[in-house]
Amino acid sequence: MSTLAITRPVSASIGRCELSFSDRVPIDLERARAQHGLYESALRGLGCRVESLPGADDLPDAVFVEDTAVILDELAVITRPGVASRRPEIAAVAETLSSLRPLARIEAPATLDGGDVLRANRTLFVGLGSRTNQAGAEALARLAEPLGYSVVHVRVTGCLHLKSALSWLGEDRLLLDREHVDLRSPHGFRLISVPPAESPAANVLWIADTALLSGGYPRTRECLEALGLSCVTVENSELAKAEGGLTCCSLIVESSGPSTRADREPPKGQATDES
Ligand code: CIR
Repeated sequence: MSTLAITRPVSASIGRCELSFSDRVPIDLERARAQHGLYESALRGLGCRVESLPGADDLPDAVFVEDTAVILDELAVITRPGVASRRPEIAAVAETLSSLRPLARIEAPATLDGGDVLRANRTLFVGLGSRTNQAGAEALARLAEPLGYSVVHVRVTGCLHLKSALSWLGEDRLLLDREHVDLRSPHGFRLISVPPAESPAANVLWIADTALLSGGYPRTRECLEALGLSCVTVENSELAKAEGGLTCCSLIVESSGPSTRADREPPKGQATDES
């Protein structure tokens, strides 16, 4: 099994990013790029091969590749993002994914952002909120259910995406911010609440049996470590100002093939650490 992480550079125009729930504050481009570089290093440290797409300085939110596709084992679904400014981002992603998976597309009037789709084993939780509409969630279900996925629609309020407030932590574990996600039934999962006052830490990238989480949320890290989970922390303060979390900055593509464990390299710099 090998893991590819598709990323894209932070655009020079990131300061003009879409914002839905936060006030606009200046983003330090160099710092954002440095933190993104450490994020890519952390992914390599966890055994991923990182492929960075060409930069797109005219597309402010291009770094948030997660929103442009949903990767299933059998298929890559090219999304139709909920805001028009982000739709030109999909072309470069579709081109790269076309060599890795058969492609399917979400078509108008449906909208779907990848950040609203959380895969946990063979369950897809799909958030209905500011970016993904009912037609988008239904279009994804029509593609995924015949492949054996259960699709669960979840109402999201007060945050950008489902994955801003719900993350998979491997096996039957879900990390949840109950304030924003109306998950009425656990659907067979064990629900772990994000500690009070650490709401943004509910966005965790679970990869290589490790929780990659944003720096600055010590109680969440303690909570996950108390569950016996391995944690790696990455600073994400600049892209957080653009309402981006850690899952947003990569598309993870698993494929059968030689193990990439031999490719592991330690995370570089001070902003990451592994326990
Ligand atoms: C947007 O509003 O679309 C971007 N500024 C942030 C997207 C973050 N993506 C994600 O949570 N999956």
